[in-house]
This record gives sequence, C-alpha cells and structure tokens, in this order.
Amino acid sequence: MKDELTQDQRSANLKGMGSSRKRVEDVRFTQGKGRYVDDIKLDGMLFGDFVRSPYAHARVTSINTEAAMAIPGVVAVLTAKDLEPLGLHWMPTLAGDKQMVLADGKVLFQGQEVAYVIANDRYAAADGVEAVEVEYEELPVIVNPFEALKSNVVLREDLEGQTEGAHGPRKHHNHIFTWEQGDKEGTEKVLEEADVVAEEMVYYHRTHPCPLETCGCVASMDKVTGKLTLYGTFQAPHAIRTVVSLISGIAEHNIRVVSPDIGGGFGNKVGAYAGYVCSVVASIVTGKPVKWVEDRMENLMTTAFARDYWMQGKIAATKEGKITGLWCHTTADHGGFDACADPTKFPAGFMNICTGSYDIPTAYLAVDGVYTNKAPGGVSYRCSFRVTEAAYFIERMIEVLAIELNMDAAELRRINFIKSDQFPYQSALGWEYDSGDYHRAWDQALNAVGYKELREEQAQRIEDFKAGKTRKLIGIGLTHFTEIVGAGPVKNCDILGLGMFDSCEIRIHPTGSAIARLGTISQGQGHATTFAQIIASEIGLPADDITLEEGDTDTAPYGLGTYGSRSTPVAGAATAMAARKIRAKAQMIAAYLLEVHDDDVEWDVDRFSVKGAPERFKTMKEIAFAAYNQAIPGLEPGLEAVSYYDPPNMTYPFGAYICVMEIDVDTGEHEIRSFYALDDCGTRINPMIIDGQVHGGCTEGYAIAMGQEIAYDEMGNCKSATLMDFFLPTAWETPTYTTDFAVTPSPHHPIGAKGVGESPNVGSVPCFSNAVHDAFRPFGLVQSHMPHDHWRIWKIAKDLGLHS
Ligand code: MCN
Ligand code: CUM
Repeated sequence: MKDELTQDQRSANLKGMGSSRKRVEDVRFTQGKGRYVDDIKLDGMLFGDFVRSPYAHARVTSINTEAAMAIPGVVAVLTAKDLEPLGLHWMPTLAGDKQMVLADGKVLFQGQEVAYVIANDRYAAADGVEAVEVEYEELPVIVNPFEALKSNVVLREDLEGQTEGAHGPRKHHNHIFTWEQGDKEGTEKVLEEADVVAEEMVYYHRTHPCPLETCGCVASMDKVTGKLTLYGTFQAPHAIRTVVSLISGIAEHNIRVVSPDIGGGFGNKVGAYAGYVCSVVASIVTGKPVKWVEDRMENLMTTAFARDYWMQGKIAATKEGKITGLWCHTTADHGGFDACADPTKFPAGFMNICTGSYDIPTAYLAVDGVYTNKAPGGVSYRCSFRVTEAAYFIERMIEVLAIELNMDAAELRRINFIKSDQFPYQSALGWEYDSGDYHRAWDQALNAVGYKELREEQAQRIEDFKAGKTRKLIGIGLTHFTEIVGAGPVKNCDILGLGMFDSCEIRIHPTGSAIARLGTISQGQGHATTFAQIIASEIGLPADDITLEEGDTDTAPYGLGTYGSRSTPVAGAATAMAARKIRAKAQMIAAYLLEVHDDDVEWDVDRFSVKGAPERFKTMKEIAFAAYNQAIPGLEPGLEAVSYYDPPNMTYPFGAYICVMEIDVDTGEHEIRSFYALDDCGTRINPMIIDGQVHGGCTEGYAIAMGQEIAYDEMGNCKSATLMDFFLPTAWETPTYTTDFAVTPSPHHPIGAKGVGESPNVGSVPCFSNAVHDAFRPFGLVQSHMPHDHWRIWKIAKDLGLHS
C-alpha cells in the first residue's frame, strides 16, 4: 500500500507535541456552555450561607438561632455545638494543624465562620444569616507577626501549653514552627570573613489569588444507596475524597467527588474549607442536596491568602562580585490557623530554593511560622510552594548587593550563574537542579531588549532629570529565576500522608480514537488540549480523536491534582508512559499482522513498518481495530494502559525577564514601556498555551507588584475585601508582553517537559519590583516594600528629596 502523504504531513496531521493547537475547551467556554459548580441544580436542593465574625479576635459568648429559625424557608442552623458530637467542629488542615469549622468558643480572624444557615433558597439563607444573634466579647488583636511573638495574648488557647507542634518545638504560644536548612555556622563564618556583605529586610506582602469563580460545592447524600456525591471547586478531587472518607467515616467507595469546570484556581482551591464540611453535614442531616457558593467578599477575606513573608537577608561576596554565602531568616505570618498547603515535610514549602539561579557555596535558611489574627491559608497564587517568595528574596538581594558593589546587576548575575556544565547541580540548601543553561538564556534576553542601549538611554534620562528637562525616570527591571515544580517524588513529598505521584489511563477504541483520564484537573490551563497532544505524538492518533477527562473520582485514576505546576511534570509523564505501554503492545500486534518478528518492525509517526521495507506497514488505526477484533495468539484483546508515575526528581524550569518602566516622580504613576519574558520549560507541548500561561502569570505578577494587597488595620479589619479595593488589572492596565523561549529538556522526564504554569508569577514580580527600585537607584534607594502603588512610589520620590 502506498501512502500519499509525506512523513512531515502525517506528523502535522496529528497536532501533537510542539503544535499550537487551538484549545478544544474554548468551544464550550466561549459559548457560555461551561458547567461550573453554581450551574449544578439538583432536585430539592437547599442552600447554605455563613454567619461570619465581624471581629478579628473575640470570645463568642452566645449564639441565638431562634429568630433565624422563625424565618420562612430556613430549614436549620448549624453551630459548633451541633458538629461537636460528630467530631466535626474542628478539621485537620493540610499543614498538620487543626482549624475550627464553626467558631468553638472564640474567633481568630475577621470573617471566620460562626454558624451555618440552611434554607430553601439563597435569599432565605441570607435573611437567616442576618437574624442569627451572636454575642461577642472583644479580645486584643494582633496583626503583626513580630508583635505576636512578644505578646502575652494567647491566640490559640486550644494549643496552650503545647511545646511541640506538627513541625517540631514551639518557642512561644503564638509560634508555630521553626524550619532550618543549610549550614548555619558555615554561613556565619563566611559572612564574617567576606569582603562585602549586603543586608536587607525584604517583605513580600499578603495578597490573594482571587479566581473569578469563588469557591463552592454541592453535597448530595443519597440515603437510599448510602452514596455521597460532592461536586466542588477542587484542585485535588481524589485527595478530597480520601480526606472526606477519613474524617466522616464514610467508606471511600461510597464517596464520589467531582470537580466540574473550574473558573480559575491559582491555588485558592487546594485546601479544604468549612463550607465543604458544613454542606456535607447538612446534606446528611436533611437528606437533600445542599449548595454553598461564596461571594467575592467571603472569598477575599477568608479563603487561602498568599505570601506574607518577612525575609531578613544577608549576602556575602568578594570585591569582584563572586557570591560566597547567603543567609535568610524569614518570619512567616500564617494567620489564625496553619492551613498552608505544602508537602508535609516542607512547612515553608520550597523556600529553600532561595539560592536561585546562582552558584552559592554556603547558605542557611530559617523560617519561623507565626499565628496572628488574620485569615488562614497560604501557599497559593501561582507560587510553586513559596518559590515566589524565594525568587523575590534572592532577586532583590542580588540588586542590593549590586548597589553595595557598585556593579551592574546584569553582570553580577552573569558572574554568579550556575554554569551549564554544573548540571545536575547540588544546591547548598539541598536541591538537585536537573538541567539549565542560564548564561545562554541571559545573553539571549539582554540582546533581545538591547540592554546596553537601554542603560545609555537611562543615563541620559538621569542627566536630563537633574538638568530639570524631565520629571520622568526610567527603571530597568532584571530577573533570572529558577523554579522547582513537579512534586513528588513520593519518598519525600506527601500531603496529609498521600504520596505525590500522578496518573493517566488511556483506552483506545476499536476504530482508532481514544479516551484518556488523568488524576489532575484543569482550572483553565488547557489540559484537554495539551495532554491529548502528548498521546498523539506518542501513539500516532490525531489529537482531535482523543477525548480527555479529569475530575471525576469514579472514573479517573487516583492522582494528587493540579497545583505547584505539577501536571505536566508528573501527570504528563504518566501520560507518556501509559502511551508507551500501548505502543509496546501495538508493536506486537503489528508484527503479527505483518508476519515478522517483533524486533523487525519500527515506529514511524503513526504506524509500524517493516524495517527496510517501509511500504509494508500497519497504521495505529488498523492496529487498534485488530486489537479488538482479531484473535492474536498470546495476546489479550483490547488496547489500553494505565500509568502511575512517581517522578525521580522535580523539574527546574527557569527564565530571564526584563521590564522597562517609566516613572513619573511627581505623581508616582508608572507606565510599562516593555516587558520581555523568556521561559525555558524544557520540551514545549503547546507554544500557544505556554504563551497564554505566561501572559496570565505576568499579569497577576504585575498586579501583585504594582498595587494588589490584602491589607488589615490594627483592629484586624480586612481593608481590601472587594474589587473596589483589591487591585485586579483589567485590559486597560495590563501591559503588553513579548515572550521568548529556550529549550533545555529535563533529563529525567519521559518527554523532557518541565512545568510552566507558575513560572511567570515567580519571575515577573521581582522583575516589576526591580524596575521600580532601579529607577531610583541613582538617587539612593536600596529597598522599598511592595505593592508599588502610585502613592508608595510618590512617597519614595518624596523621601529621596526629589520633589521640589
Ligand atoms: N505546558 C506545555 N509545555 C510545557 C509545560 C506546560 O504545553 N513544557 C502546558 C501544559 O500542558 C498545561 C499548561 O501548559 O496545559 C500548564 O501546565 P503546567 O505547568 O504543568 O501546570 P498545571 O497544569 O499543573 O497547572 C497549575 C498551574 C498553577 S499551580 C497555578 S496556581 C495556575 C496555573 O497553572 N493556575 C491557573 N495557571 C493557571 N491558568 C489558568 N487559566 N487558571 C488557573 O487557575
Ligand atoms: Cu501555589 S498556587 Mo498553584 O500551586 O495551584
């Protein structure tokens, strides 16, 4: 049989890896046909709503539900007293702490859940919430972690007298843990002996992922079958199923967890919230489905925040600029409960990647977790488990050191980069970086933006400014970041004891199309598009003929979900491995059909052909049909495979970002003149989707660096709980990005891919911030805290005496 198409044409028809295949999910999203949690409507469904604390710290002296119960439509009101007999008035957090589901005697942050009203409709539930009478006795409020460690006020009375926490000794009643990595004495010695030491406090403020869709769920207990179905905005549906089983005692096979379409997660939907527990209890009690969906204020005030890290740093170097040591002490504000989502052994996430892209021989990191009267959560918002904080820290410290050395910050970076021949590279704080070529990426970036000319322009501008010819300064923001994504391996990464592998199951249908199911869940990342591309390239069926399914625990293989940019590094690897199992069986079938030995056929894009006789072949489509319909001696019928993949290491994507910013000294306003983002995420599956991820992540980074903040007053009132106060960029503010790439494949990943979802947030925040600092560097600015909103930039200029 002769084929009309060339190899390249056949390959292009697959729309496999490397193709900018259009997102298949957008057919539904752009027509308003997405199915989100709030679109789920079940017969007889009730609605839940929370009574929340107006105080940040108070004793709850009484709760009277009588008036609420009298409101037509209100079915029940749950308080901690009702949950206590079930052992559900507190729940375990992902960080080994526990958290009140409903206020048990006191409240620890503004907006904390106090009572749960269940009603026939949303409006009756809201009226019920208004009618619940709660008496509070105010207690002293602590919103600053440094004060918390000195205060006599005991925030967590339930832990009083406990000197051991989930992560070792506690030094004070408001202290959670100390986490230490690296060589303390060695680093102190290096600091003492160094030519130059730069020291700075780098604060990464509290912010919030603010997905457009808030968190919610529908719990439906079928009392006849004994089966609980829980629909919800879950980034880790299988983990939720196991945890629900463990804390409720319902057998795991009787629980089905479904994540329908998710309208953005960004880490906000990893943890477990009181709303989930209360809805499940309410459905069990009433025998009816119960829906709970947050409003915007509830989402911003009470669900997983991000950052809030005070990072004290010291960096040592020779006169020539070779870094000799790095020291960091971080005070981490975790709010009222430690509900950070980290792998169990990493209470400060992967903050120990804070040596960044640099070959730093000696380093020491200590992190102290602290309770305050703020909302719990943490480690969310495109962060890769505190890598954003680590990258911000090191990229600020490099700039501070460059000032101290009076050196160009691009050159200082170049001198200290890990060299390409040093990979795999063992970092001083314990990681093995898999691969990278930082020098090449850096040169590519500097050339692309015309770095030398930009510095000349900047120098001219400073002269003009000093001569009174202009009131605008230019800032050139530089960043070279190294990410760490793809948790596992299982041996050192688990969440609540659940090992962090991931999975893929592929079934080929007789006519040569397929369905694949994964343990991950897309929240906008386009998995249905990209994972089909991996399969297409691996087994030679068109991506368009492969359906992808995620998020239903009754059908998907067990996996740990989507966060920490782990889907491609882990589930993507499982996908390739499952596909390869299928190809291995297909090879045997092809050999049988072609009447040759297994070793005498070879793979060619979408077929096996006889070695040396390419005109004799069987396409994957033909093989699939034979797998089901032809008796093949020694082989079972069917063509399907599953892979559970435990990665040997994480992957280390990296990038070089450069921002050029104009700053008006008199108004504090800024304009992003250009933003260049070079990302290296190893083998690229879908360049268009990667671009989309970079645009989105950079826009979030822009928001964080330039204005977004979860702010509290001294009474613990959250001052930024609406989108009037919390900066979310619209198309108007969003800068234009130039994206670029390099490809350094991961040596241990089956297709060489690394994650990319969080990279642009990790890289862009220091880049924007460094641009602001760089503009004022000639006038003596060393460090100023984010967010760099107009007022704060204006204040920098004023404090430097730049206003007449
Ligand atoms: N990709 C690719 N080639 C690579 C790496 C990735 O084509 N070498 C593609 C992937 O196949 C996938 C997308 O890029 O379609 C992101 O992949 P990956 O980096 O593996 O990240 P995850 O799929 O695990 O997504 C998680 C990551 C995180 S942790 C946050 S937070 C975040 C982010 O993704 N949340 C998002 N991007 C988001 N994008 C949207 N639209 N919505 C969110 O909630
Ligand atoms: Cu850290 S935000 Mo993402 O891991 O879902």
